[in-house]
Amino acid sequence: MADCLFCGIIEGKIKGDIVYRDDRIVAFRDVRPQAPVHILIVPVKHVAMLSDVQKEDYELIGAIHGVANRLAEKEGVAKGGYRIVVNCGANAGQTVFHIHFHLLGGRHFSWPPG
Ligand code: DGP
Repeated sequence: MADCLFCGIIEGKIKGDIVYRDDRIVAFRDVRPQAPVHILIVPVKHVAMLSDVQKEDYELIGAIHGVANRLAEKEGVAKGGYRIVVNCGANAGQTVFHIHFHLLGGRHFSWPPG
């Protein structure tokens, strides 16, 4: 989609530190990391936000979690524990409107989140 930052990274028009790619899913390091490991996992398909996910996308969303698990292993944070975050909408702090799954690891996370 034109003017979408993450579509730009997926298409290679905008620089991104890509750590995983297949035909449906791309993962790249967050430019403002909040933990030693902070990777954004996104579908190639432009879906703006979690609330826009349709039934036809359910398998894709599951596959994204599979990629997250594999990246957590690869990055060495699987054993210690990690967090997957999806911010949906303004109150949740979503700033980029191409759905993305934050994979955060490498430190202790408190609960509840801020
Ligand atoms: P959210 O607040 O959930 O919409 O998260 C958006 C994330 O995107 C935030 O952690 C910072 C990251 N981000 C913003 N601009 C860029 C960029 O140009 N490149 C990369 N790699 N990450 C970005």
